[in-house]
Amino acid sequence: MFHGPLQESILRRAQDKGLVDIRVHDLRAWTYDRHHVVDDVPYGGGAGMVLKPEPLFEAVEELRQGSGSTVVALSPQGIPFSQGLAGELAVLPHLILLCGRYEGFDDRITHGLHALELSIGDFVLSGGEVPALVVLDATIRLIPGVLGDETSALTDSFATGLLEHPHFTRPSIFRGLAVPSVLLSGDHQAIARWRRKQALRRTRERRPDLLGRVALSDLDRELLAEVEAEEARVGKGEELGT
Ligand code: JEW
Repeated sequence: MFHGPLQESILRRAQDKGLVDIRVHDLRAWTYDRHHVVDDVPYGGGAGMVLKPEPLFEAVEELRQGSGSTVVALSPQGIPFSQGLAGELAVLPHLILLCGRYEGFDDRITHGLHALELSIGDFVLSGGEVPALVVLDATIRLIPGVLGDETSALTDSFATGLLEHPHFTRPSIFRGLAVPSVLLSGDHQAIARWRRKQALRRTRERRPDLLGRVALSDLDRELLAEVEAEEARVGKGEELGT
């Protein structure tokens, strides 16, 4: 589950440049029984299995770099992972990511290892491996020198707090669909205004929760007022069938 994603693209380049060292461990290496058992039935009964504490404690004790390591446990019970948390993780010297499976961790693991429990969102997955890759990708791209084009990390959506404006490339007309003419006008100020308005429009439509969190300029409020006026017109037009 790790070797493919870690050998591609930005994560690959970051490792090749020596900016990050990623190691993948199999929990079964810290078991001593014939079948390398890492899970057991839940106390109190119920369906599914739970990760046993002994292998995880032994693994973390062996891999931990003194007090310089931060233990992260991927779990559906975690706090929501975010761009802000990625920024906090990116400056830490050593992370140990614990990927749950089955029903999750014996609670003494996350408590006893002082793990920061993170979830990547409100949907059901099969285990913590994909969430760990998500956390790695979001975090590693923030390490200085990882991105070739340094502008992208700062201007990316979520870093700016708004969704991005729509993008277009050639041809200027594709199957009868034209690129908005302002983008072909060469008027950089008009283009910037149009893009900002589109970003505000999209964020308002798709992620109104983000609009409440971002600091809006006077221009932003003016553009949003235009968006709202246009929407009211469209709404009326639809009612009237025009
Ligand atoms: C995540 C670790 C370990 C999911 C998201 N989903 C789910 C779920 C699982 C078991 C019991 C109950 C719910 C699957 N699962 C994990 C899911 C992390 C584990 C087992 C996870 N972020 N992190 N959205």
